[in-house]
Amino acid sequence: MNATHEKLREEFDAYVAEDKKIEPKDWMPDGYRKTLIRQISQHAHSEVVGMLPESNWITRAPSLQRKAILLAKVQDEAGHGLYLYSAAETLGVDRADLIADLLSGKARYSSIFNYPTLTWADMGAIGWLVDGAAIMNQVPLCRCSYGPYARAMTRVCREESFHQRQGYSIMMELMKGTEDQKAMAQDSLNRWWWPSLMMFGPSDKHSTHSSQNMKWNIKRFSNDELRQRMVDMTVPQAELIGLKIPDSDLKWNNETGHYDFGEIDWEEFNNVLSGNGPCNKERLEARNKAHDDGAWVREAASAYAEKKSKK
Ligand code: FAQ
Repeated sequence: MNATHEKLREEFDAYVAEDKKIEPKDWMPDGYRKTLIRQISQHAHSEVVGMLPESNWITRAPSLQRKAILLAKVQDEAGHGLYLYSAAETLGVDRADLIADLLSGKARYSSIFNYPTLTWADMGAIGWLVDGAAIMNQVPLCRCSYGPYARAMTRVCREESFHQRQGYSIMMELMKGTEDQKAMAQDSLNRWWWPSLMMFGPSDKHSTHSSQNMKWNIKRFSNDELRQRMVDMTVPQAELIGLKIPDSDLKWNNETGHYDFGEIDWEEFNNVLSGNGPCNKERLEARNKAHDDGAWVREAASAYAEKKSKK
């Protein structure tokens, strides 16, 4: 590191330590830029791939109102993807390259979207648990040191809280219904509970990026801290409507003021991350097909933009 570089680095660290925002044209260490590109693009891919499990149920929603709500929610996820790809582009990458990495299977997206949606109750569980976990993780990201990401998160979080409530409202309604409907809700919670806790990432002991990203004020809380908050928030919500969390080790701990809970199946998590989850292949095939089918739209938009710029 030469003297100028060292000085820039010191100024950057001091600036971040004062909780100020870094903007696209500011100097930043290569590692900061790289980790943000990785995280923001992974986040954008998650929003876009995340549309697939729910869009599977739009045509089968049980009422016109539920259909309209689900349609709006899935559209919101597309919008979140767009804000996030735009935020990533401010770091000097090209969206087309990021998308190519998603389509080839090189880039990651959230593990949660590699699980199938088998019943209508899964729309409830996704909104309640998956959006619930997403908010838990994203609210602190509104204070992330990188300005464009923090601002995108503020907007995304407002919409996610509507998503979370609509999911819980589906679960609540099913739990007021017939025995079959109650069983459907419970089965859905049983399948989505553990994968939702996995969304927060590996345990702190195994998280490679946490310590540096916390110093850079990208992350404000560790993976395990946020996971614990999720458990503490969700258990009373489940109890309120008569659902049982599928964890025999779950119990309130008076000393810590938190719930103790069982061990996550990390083998399953790692398996999903390495491309072998129940739906990894199907999700990538669906994204690749959508990309190919949409080629004419991109070509038409480029031709139109070129024609306009010539005028
Ligand atoms: N799935 O060192 P860490 C949503 C990777 S949005 C897949 O702990 P970090 C909205 C990680 O990238 C959901 N990969 O990493 C919605 C790293 O990869 P590397 C997405 C995971 O970054 C709702 C490696 O493991 N949200 O749901 C996962 O410090 C409903 C080591 O991990 C975001 O992306 C995982 N679960 O912490 C849409 C939020 N966890 O370097 C539709 C922004 C970890 O080996 C319907 N991201 N990895 O290639 C973050 O906050 C962080 O990136 C974490 C991971 C917390 C996800």
